[in-house]
Amino acid sequence: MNWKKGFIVLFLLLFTMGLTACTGENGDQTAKDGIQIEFNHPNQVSSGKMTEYSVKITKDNQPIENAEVVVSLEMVQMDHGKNGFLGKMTEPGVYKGEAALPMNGEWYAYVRVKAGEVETTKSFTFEADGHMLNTDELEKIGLDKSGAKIDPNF
Ligand SMILES: [Cu+2]
Repeated sequence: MNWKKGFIVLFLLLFTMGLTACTGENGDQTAKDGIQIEFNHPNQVSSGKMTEYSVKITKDNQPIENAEVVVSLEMVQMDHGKNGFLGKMTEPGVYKGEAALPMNGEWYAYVRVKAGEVETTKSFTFEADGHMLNTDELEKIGLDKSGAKIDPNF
């Protein structure tokens, strides 16, 4: 490998690392066209418990109303299928929904927002405590064997 190739490989490596680091942020994120997305979860999230999440969407500090907000919850380490919710606007710019997680560990929340012509997705990470639910526990909370929502509305 000559130094040029080595340089390119190093550059790509740093670039990829940078991208991965960006996906792990919590709190506020500015998305396309100045749309600000805020994802909120309770201080303690536990597997097997119906938990309420809320998303706040603003632009220039003004709430964005009547957007389509879909939150997909995915585990960082493995695939549990489709989980999350379709956000319901409870006050201007604030969208809420409930979901139960099948397992403790690190989770991604992918927040997809469609406001008028603009469609954008931001990801956040959060931690859930608890344990890995067994089949009975999963069923009781509306999840299938893999941990996916049995009847997703999004
Ligand atoms: Cu898992």
